[in-house]
Amino acid sequence: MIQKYSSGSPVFTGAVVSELPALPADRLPLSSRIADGRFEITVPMSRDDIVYGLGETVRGINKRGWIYESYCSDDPFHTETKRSLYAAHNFIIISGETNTGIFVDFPAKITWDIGYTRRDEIKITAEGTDLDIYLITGGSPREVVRRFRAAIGKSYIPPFWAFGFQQSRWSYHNSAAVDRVIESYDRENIPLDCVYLDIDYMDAYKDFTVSEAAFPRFEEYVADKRRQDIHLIPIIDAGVKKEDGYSVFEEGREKGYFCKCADGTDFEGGVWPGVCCFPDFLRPEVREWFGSKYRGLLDMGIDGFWNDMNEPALFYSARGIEQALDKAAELKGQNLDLGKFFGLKDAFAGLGNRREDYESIYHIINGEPVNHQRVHNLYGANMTIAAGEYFAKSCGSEKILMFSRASYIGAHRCAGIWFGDNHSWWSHILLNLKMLPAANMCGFLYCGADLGGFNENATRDLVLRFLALGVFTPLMRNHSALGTRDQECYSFEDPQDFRDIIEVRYRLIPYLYNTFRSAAEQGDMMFRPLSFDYPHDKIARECETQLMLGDECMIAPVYEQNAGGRTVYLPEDMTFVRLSGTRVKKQELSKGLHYVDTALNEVPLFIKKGKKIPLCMPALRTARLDTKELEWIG
Ligand code: MIG
Repeated sequence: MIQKYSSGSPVFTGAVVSELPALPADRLPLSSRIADGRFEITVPMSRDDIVYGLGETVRGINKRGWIYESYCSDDPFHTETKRSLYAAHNFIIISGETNTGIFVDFPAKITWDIGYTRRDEIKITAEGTDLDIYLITGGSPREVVRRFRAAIGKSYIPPFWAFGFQQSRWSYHNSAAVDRVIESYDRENIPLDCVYLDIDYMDAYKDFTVSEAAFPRFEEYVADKRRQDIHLIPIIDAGVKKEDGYSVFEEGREKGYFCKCADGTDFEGGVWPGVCCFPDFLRPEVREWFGSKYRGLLDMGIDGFWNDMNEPALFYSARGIEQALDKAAELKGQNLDLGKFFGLKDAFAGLGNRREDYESIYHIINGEPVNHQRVHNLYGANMTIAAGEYFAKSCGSEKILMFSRASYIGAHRCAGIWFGDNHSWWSHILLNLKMLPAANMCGFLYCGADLGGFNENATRDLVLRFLALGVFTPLMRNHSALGTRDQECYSFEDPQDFRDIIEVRYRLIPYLYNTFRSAAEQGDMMFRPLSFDYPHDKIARECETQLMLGDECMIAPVYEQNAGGRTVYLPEDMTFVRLSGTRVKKQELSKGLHYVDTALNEVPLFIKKGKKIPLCMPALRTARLDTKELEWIG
């Protein structure tokens, strides 16, 4: 059963596609109230209830014991004390004696206090009273997910080649640098399908431009890479540089397509290019306009994009800079005691993503100005919908790779997501794993983290172990930040170990692609917590380091440094398979706890009794895979 409840006059978010009759919110069979302009829902939890969901967030598969916020945030420190990351995925399942799904369709901030204040209570607080709530009841958690997914519509399916291995870095600064990456991978015989172009491919960070100095004769260059079966994937940022003579800016200004300030002038905020204007993606005509801007790059042979900085991230506003400079002028020559010194420091350190700046932005919805804070979580999603809808219309489905940093449920129909700026930390292997089923619940199937970690320097063993998890994630991309140690597979000693791991990915592509496709078509999850499949098994219920994959497998990556393996829990008898290059080592294991050895060049996989999965032979590109010739293992 799925039932919709409405309060006030909700902003249209586009998250739900099925037409459902709504009951008034006072009929909601949960305790709820309106207080201080907020809508609050309180749900009791029994001691053994598990709470799943919230998609891309910090902490565990079981969300109990923390307070989360749905508020898309550009935060490059994904530590466990954070409350929000880049996405707003407002769906949870409370699972115990019964299973209840709650989707709060509301685009401003929501706080999810899941046993943080009171250990036996969930309190959901929406910063407003115009919202829709969907209650999904009955059946298993997986059933609840299927019902929810049926309501929000089918998930995005990328082109087949997007399941190949992808290499990124901020930045490969010119075509010679990109060529070096491809040549180095080819020299080491390590499979590769995509190379990313981060912000430096552009001319002065202007969207939809290409620096002629860095990438001369870009169209020919792209065609040359396509002949090598390599896809180049450029980044697109949300902010449009304010510069006379730059056509995207001029058109946006003339048509009145940018977000406004209270006085009706265009809002200006600083990002990479300096001062930028921000397309009002919430308006259909602006989406159509911005989406069509991707045409230039498509015409040059580009067939994949990543949308970044669309929370939207703001480095500063004109007003913020002015206030900080005033503060500096005021304090100049004074004795900077504690209060003054930190006041000065904070005036500059706090310039980015300021609440006051978001509060000063206005969108136009149905001809009326609406404050940004009321619809904050729709911004990035609608940037990506702008692109996705344009691609579906002008290129057809499954042709263009598209994924986004910020997202809201609804964008899952047009694109995937990546999990943003993680760190080269061992703990982030597990964080990546834990986000997968939660993202799947919310419709985001094409997803993955920056393998090897984005911020800071990675070690060889970390990259190998991260990749061994990434072998299973639909988006398998190694990406790293400006100024970090080289993280490409060939940069480390004994690159053949990396080849062994990545070849396993290519061997598994027929299986992973089919599992992905059927999850997309049936509104199912590709990855599930063990507790979904073994709800009465205590150890499985508490397991936070392993996942079920499809209906055949379980994955359990090694996530600690200097470990030659790990302890794994088998909720039933399984075949433990170690895959490395074209080698397959099998061992039958019985239900229970085991320590399993896994070398750095091996991918551990567990196949259920009576199930088999197909492997093809590896190839240097997905286009060169023979997916007809299959070896079945199990
Ligand atoms: O503020 O384009 O998450 O993947 O490399 C950093 C540069 C902006 C953030 C993205 C990251 C990308 C980086 N971007």
